[in-house]
Amino acid sequence: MSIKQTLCGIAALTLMLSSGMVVADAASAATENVAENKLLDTISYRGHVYQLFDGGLTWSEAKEACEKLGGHLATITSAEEQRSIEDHLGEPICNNYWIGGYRDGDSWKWITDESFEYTNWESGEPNNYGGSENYVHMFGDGYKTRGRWNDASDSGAAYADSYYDFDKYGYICEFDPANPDVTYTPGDSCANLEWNAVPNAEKYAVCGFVSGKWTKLDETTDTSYTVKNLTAGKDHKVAVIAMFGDEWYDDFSKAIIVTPNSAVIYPKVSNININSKSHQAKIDWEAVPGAEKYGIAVLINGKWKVQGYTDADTTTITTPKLKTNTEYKLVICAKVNGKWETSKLNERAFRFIAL
Ligand SMILES: [Ca+2]
Ligand SMILES: [Ca+2]
Repeated sequence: MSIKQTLCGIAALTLMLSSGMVVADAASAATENVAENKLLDTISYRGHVYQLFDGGLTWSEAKEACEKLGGHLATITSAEEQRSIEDHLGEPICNNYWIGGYRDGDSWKWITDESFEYTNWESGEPNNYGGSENYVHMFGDGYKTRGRWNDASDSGAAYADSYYDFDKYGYICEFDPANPDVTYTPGDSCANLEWNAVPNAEKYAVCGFVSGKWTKLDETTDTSYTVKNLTAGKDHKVAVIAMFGDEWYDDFSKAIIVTPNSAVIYPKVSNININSKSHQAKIDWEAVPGAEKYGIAVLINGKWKVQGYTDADTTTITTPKLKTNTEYKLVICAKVNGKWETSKLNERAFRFIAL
């Protein structure tokens, strides 16, 4: 009795383990399929890219597989779109291809919510055979009319015909054309653009809105670009568009405004007059528009130290007595709108040797 119980216990445990393993295997197989289903063909139509994959996924798995790639199961909303795909279904490896239509109550819908007006059903379809045919696939060659649609259950048609074998259900992913989202960081007279890679984009065009129209500035396969020769501090409208199937997707709705750094306006030294008797230097500079005040700084032991100020109307200063044969490095700064302009001090500094 106790042995029997034990045996039953072992049997039950084995069953649990084996069914658990089956589930785990099925799950990993599905994941592998999602990742590794073989790409059979790639089609382009008006910026849309379609990829045909081979079989073995349910409609739901195929939907997920397309979404993982950044697309969706194909939605066919015109005869032209239908034809562009259908032309590629000759000698198919798969007999059937899932597309993105599904039944919602009494109506059919596309997973993208596009209008389900155009249809291409096979005659007698959709027939909801068996009562659970809620998903749409397209026929390949060799059985029904190529490209025509049929409703089937999530795992395919229930007919006992090898044409409908589950592994002969491929799927078609569609990638809608999309231009990238662009961000930028301002530079001096330039803007450093960056954008996300768009699935299937062959390359990108960086465009500028110049004299009232979009002009292609350059092409790149990278996802960053520096637009140069822009006017400092001014707004510029730029956009990055992508190419699909050798055609530019010329939708500029994602254009952005870039503003390069404002031009640095600083006082330029116009004259240095060194008096060899008094050992003083008289320094003159050009006035800066809007300057409220000027400051004169000297580099001492690697640090800029302000040595004096002048008011807005005074653009000259005479130094105290300087040490002879000594190099001095000076910079003049202007205070504009309540702010001292102190960028790039080293670049704009000037040097002289006191006599
Ligand atoms: Ca479509
Ligand atoms: Ca059917």
